[in-house]
Amino acid sequence: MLDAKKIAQDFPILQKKSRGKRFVYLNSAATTQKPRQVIEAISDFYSNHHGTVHRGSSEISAQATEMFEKAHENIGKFVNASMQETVLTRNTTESLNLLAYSLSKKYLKPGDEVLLTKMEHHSNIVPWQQLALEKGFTVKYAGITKSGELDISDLQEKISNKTKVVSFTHCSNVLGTINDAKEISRIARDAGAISIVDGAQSVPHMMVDFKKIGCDFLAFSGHKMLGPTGIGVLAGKKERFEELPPFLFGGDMISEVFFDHSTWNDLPFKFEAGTPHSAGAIGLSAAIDYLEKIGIEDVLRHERELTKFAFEKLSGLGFVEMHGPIPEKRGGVISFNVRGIHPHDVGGVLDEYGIEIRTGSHCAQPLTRELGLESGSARMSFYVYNYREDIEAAVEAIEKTFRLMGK
Ligand code: 7TS
Repeated sequence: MLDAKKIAQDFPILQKKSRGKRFVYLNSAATTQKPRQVIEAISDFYSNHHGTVHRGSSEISAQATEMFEKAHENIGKFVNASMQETVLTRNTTESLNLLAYSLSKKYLKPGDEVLLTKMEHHSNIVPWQQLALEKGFTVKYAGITKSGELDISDLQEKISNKTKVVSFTHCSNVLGTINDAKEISRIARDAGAISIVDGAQSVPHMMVDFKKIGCDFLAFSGHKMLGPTGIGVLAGKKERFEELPPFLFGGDMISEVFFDHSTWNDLPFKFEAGTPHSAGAIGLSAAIDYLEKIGIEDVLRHERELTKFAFEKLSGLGFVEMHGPIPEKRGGVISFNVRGIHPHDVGGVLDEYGIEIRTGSHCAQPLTRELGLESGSARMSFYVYNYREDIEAAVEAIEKTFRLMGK
C-alpha cells in the first residue's frame, strides 16, 4: 500500500504554507506538483549535461542527445509504445491538434463524420470543430447517462460507415468516469474508424497499455503525472504515423530539403519539428521512474480509497451534490456543488483555509451545460501525495462555508 504521507515529503511545495496554513493541494487533475527527484533530474541535466540534441559535435551535446533519447524511450515504454510509436509534443492539447490536422488533411472530406462524446475536454472538441469548418466533415457526440457514464448504445447508434474517427476521453476530468477504452476502440475498429484515446486523466493514475487497448492513438500530458510543463505525448500505431502527413515543419523533422521540395525524417522525429524540449523529456522520464517505484496499480487503489472516503464525508453533510458515477467506476476526481453557494465562492473560502480546488466548467463547457450546471461546479482531485487529512480539512472548510453562506 502506498504511503502518501511519506510520498508528500518528497514534494517541496507541499511543505509550504498557503494563507498561513498547511497547503492542501486538491487540484491535481489540472496539474500535479513535482517531487524533488524530478526537479533534481532537470537541474542535473541543465547543470551538467545540457547541449543541443541531434545538432552538436561535442562530448556534452552527445550526452544530451543520449539522455534525451533514453528518456524518450522510457516515456513510450510506460504505456507500452516503442520509440517509433512515441511522438513528444507540448501537451495533450497539442497531441490532439496534431491528429485533427494530420488526419483531416489525409482522410476527412465532406460527408465524413468524427464521433466524440459529450464528456470531452475542450481540447478534444475545438480542434475538430475548426477543421470541420475547413474540410466540411461533421462532428457528432455520443451522449451520457443520468449517472454520468458514457451511453455506449448511443455511441453505437451514432457510429456508421461515415464515421472516420472516434476520439474520446479515457477518464472524464469533470465526472471522473472511467470509460472502457478497449471496448470503444473495438467498436471504432469494427466500423472501420480510427480510434483516439485522450489519456490526460488516465495515464497518470492507472495502468494504461497502448497495445492492449488496441486504439490507434493515445494522448497524454507530462505535467499531470509529476513531470514538468511543456512536454506531452502522442503514442500511435507505426503504420498510422507512417501514412500521416507531418503537423509542424522545420528542422529535425526532415530527411532532405531542396529548394523545391523536402522529404521527411524517420519516426518519431517526422512529427518532432524544431529543437526538442530535452529537459522536459528528461524530467518526465524521472517522473515515470518515480511512479513506477510506487507502482501504478497502487496509485488508482489509493485514489479510490480517498474517493470513497470523500464520498462518504461529503454525502454525510447533506447539502452537497456530487456529480458522476459511484467511486468504483471513477478516478480520483469529484465535482460537486454546495447548496446555495456559487462554486467560485466555495473555492474562494477554501483558499482562505490553505486548500486549493478548482471551480468553474473545468474546460468542459458543453458537458457542464448538459449537466445543467449554469455556474459550473467545484472540483477536488487527488494524487499520490494526498491523504485523508487533506479531505477532512476540505470537508470541514466546506461545512464552515455552508454555515456562513449556504441556504
Ligand atoms: N483532456 C483532458 C481529459 C483533460 O482533463 C485535460 C486538462 C486536457 C485534455 C488538456 O491537457 P493539457 O495538458 O493539454 O492542458 N484538464 C484540465 C483540468 O481538468 N483542469 O485544468 C486542466
